[in-house]
Amino acid sequence: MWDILLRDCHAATMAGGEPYGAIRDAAIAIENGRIAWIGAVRDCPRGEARHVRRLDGAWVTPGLIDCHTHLVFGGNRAHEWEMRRQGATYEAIAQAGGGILSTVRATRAESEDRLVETASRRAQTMTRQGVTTVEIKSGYGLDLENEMKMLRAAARVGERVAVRVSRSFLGAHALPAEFKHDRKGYMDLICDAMIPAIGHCRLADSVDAFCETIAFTPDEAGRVFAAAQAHGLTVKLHAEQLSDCGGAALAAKHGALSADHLEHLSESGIAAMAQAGTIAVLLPAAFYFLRETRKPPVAALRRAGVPIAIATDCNPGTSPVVAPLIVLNMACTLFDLTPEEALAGMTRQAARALGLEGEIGTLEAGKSADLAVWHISEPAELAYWIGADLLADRYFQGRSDKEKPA
Ligand code: DI6
Ligand code: FE
Repeated sequence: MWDILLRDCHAATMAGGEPYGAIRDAAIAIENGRIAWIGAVRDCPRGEARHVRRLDGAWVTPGLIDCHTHLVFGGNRAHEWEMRRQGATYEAIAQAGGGILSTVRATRAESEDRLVETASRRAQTMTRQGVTTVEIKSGYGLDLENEMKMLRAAARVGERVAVRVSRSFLGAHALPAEFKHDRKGYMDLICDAMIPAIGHCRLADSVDAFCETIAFTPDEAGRVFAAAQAHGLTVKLHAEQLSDCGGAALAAKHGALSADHLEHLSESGIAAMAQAGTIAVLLPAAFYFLRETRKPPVAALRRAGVPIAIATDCNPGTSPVVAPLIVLNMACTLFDLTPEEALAGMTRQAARALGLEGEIGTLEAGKSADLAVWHISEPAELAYWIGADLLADRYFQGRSDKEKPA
């Protein structure tokens, strides 16, 4: 017998076929936290369900997946932003001790419990907009103890909030102050100590690096990837955000799950990604917040058949954004995605960017029952409204947010 049968709803399955994979007048059966059956209500086998819920004509989509965030961090950089608005340059702020390294100081000073608390509040905000899976990166600890603290805190967010957490180790985010004159020393620490320890303790699912003129070179990122893969971890890369360093091609060469940002991506980078099946993760809120003008080559990515995912990049420096639905709108208004591409970018393609496409990302029988139920009359509204309260309910692993905790 089914646990739950949802009726009087429409489903945007995002699984192909019709636009949005839409099924009008749908029924969705849930059993043991998974989708047991989905289809048109008239085709529904007369399975019995313990609970039948009528959704008043709401639309059901896969729960949203935010596949690129830096949700765990200490402090914030509002003051730095204020200075920038008054004309201070990034370099001047960095010289005054600002930038990523100021968040590193704040994060090192914070207890693990406190990091869990502040990140959980941000995760909770995201769940109220339909998010059921969030990726969280480390990268503000930059030593073994503090990187591990961040990754443990990220896991604990998933115990506090009804959300699935995927973790990425981002030790190669910035050169910590104590290694200012010893790049090689820090690379050795990442590759010979941090990755083995994090792999051994299973503290991360994946390893990321920031490949940029102001961060790490493709050679350095390649070394990080080799160490990660030797320890059974998948890889991904911050690439081509501020300049074309060839990061996307490097990511593709290593079979990376994704290359992220990509404003300065070249034709050859696109070809390499298409060939390798690397997902392009676009981050329109960072583009917006930095007031960038160069857009990622969306039309060329589309032509080459590179799948496009969309994420918030929530972080204190370049995207203090915990509003995934607004990011869907930005993907359309700033990067020219269609509303359907944007929604696929935060569901089906985001699942692929995390290597979780067998489990989440579409509404299909067998997948985890991670659903968002919306007060909308057509799916394009999800990317259309800015700041509206659209979520009617959310199911995480088959459990509704409206159910009392067991
Ligand atoms: N790219 C970014 O935009 C952020 N990290 C990264 O690798 C910036 C993070 C920060 O400024 O704190
Ligand atoms: Fe990022």
